[in-house]
Amino acid sequence: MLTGVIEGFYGRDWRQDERLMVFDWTAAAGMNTYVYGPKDDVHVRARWRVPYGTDDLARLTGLATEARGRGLGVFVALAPCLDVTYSDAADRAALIARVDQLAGAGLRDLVLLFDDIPSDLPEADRGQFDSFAAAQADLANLVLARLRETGGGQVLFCPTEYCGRMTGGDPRGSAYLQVLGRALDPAIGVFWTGPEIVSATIGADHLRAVAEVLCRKPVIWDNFHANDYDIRRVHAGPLGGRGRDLLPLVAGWITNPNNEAEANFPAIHTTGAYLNDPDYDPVRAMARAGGDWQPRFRLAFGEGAVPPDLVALLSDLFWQPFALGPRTEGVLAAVRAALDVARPDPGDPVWQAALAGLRALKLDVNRLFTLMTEIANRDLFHAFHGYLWEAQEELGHLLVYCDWLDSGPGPEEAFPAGDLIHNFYRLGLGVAVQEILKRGPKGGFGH
Ligand code: GDL
Repeated sequence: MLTGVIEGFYGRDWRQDERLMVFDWTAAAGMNTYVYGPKDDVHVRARWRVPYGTDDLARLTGLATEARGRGLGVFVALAPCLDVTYSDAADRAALIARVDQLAGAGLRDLVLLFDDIPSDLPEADRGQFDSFAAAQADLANLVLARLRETGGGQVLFCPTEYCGRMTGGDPRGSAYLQVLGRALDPAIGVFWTGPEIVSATIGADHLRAVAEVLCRKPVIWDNFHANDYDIRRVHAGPLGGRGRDLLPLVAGWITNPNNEAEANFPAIHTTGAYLNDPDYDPVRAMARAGGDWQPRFRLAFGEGAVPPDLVALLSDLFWQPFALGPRTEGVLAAVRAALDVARPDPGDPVWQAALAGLRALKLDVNRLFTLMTEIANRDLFHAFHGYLWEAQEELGHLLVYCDWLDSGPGPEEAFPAGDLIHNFYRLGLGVAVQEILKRGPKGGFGH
């Protein structure tokens, strides 16, 4: 089974040295594959017809040598999907030329990406193919046939409908997937992200339906730790929401993690643990990952490092896409419950406990923030700096407000916002738009 990491996100692609680090982590986690597919590498998507220059090709083959040296297989992505005319002889020749160029350089395992494009067959193809799926399958089969003619290789394929939501929640009922399943060569692996693009959970029945319609087990492209879709979040906790009962139902499991390479130690460590440990448990897996991660947090001067409890806090603050870590969530839940009344009673021990939890968390975040500024690994520092800054500021503001409530203001007294709220607080374009689109308690917009 293919297991590993895809560099498959939007935004700045990783540096070569970051990739080697990711290879080390992937191999150490017991996984076997790296997929090269940064969306914003112009060769992959925007300029797929232009052959690689000598330097760029050498960069890729060098990478593959490094990966293979660590026991990893390498797939290279091609994404002609933005503007290809599927039946056009020149476009087909350009694709084959790219395949030949990569294969000639020893890069024979390829991925064809057709994600995030309109699902209409180009005008010029309408008389040539019965459907969009038939056109894509034809192109993918052409690539596989070419690899077979010239010495072999594998093909993975990312469809245009790659999650349950894109099929209206019924993968079996998707005409697109039905055609694809039948028309794609059975040797071609098909990516699937679960019920959603970023799936909180993936269930066995869902994957059975996907396998049935695709006529093959899917290769999971897991966006659980991805963060390219939200600049305010990073995911440094364990993989969750996936039971081990899924593993017999898939042909592979490839994670597409955070843009910040250094932030991905927990993502890779725990994805490997999920795939390899029959007793996988996210919290236990994160404790192990945190222990292995901690030596990276050595301070620049002297002997010290960020202590294990603060490394654990870093994960806890930025846990998973749909959940904060146990400590952070516990503290915020207690404060949330205590703020359910207009004026908490300062004499109430439940209120005092909530306040104490918040104060301790805020102090630990301050300690973590300060120590992070001193670590030798500047990439690791910068990977988290913006997120920690926000955590520190927001928790600080919440504490200022709670302290004011704790001082026992009269029922008519208003919080003196002007004195206590800094001018960076809740300003800027995103906030201005959110102010217009206020969400109600059930998530709908009202004005
Ligand atoms: C996507 C993109 C991926 C991106 C991810 C998270 C797939 C198949 N494609 O839709 O490139 O990183 O969402 O934003 O997941």
